[in-house]
Amino acid sequence: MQTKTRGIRRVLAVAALALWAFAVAIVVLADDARLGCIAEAQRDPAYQARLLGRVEVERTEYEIAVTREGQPVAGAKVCASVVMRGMEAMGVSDTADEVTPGVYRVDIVLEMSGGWRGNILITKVGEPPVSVPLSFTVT
Ligand SMILES: [Cu+2]
Repeated sequence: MQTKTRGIRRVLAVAALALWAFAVAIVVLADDARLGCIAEAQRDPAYQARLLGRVEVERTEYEIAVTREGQPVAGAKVCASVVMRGMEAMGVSDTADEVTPGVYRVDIVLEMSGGWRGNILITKVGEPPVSVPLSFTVT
């Protein structure tokens, strides 16, 4: 009887471990998806990307102006991926929709005030993806 109980405990322990590993795997996958703009990208200082308007906790969407040598970059695929500085678990990303030529909207919530950083991934048809680093403060 004693042995049987021990056996059951061991099975439960293994099951718990498996469940934990499964949960961790899901979290890791979710993290990859969230920091979504995954592509081999290069830096190109000719490109610039900036958030328009006030950057504050209450907002749920932002517009990003993308320029190349000061000119609007129209018709690109744009994806934003940002994390809070010193709190890498707090991150969001979204694929943007172009609202006017060179201006792209993302639906993201920046949950905490403070410093944030990230990348804007810009892909134009027939050109290699470009990643523009972003750094800003949320109020
Ligand atoms: Cu935070």
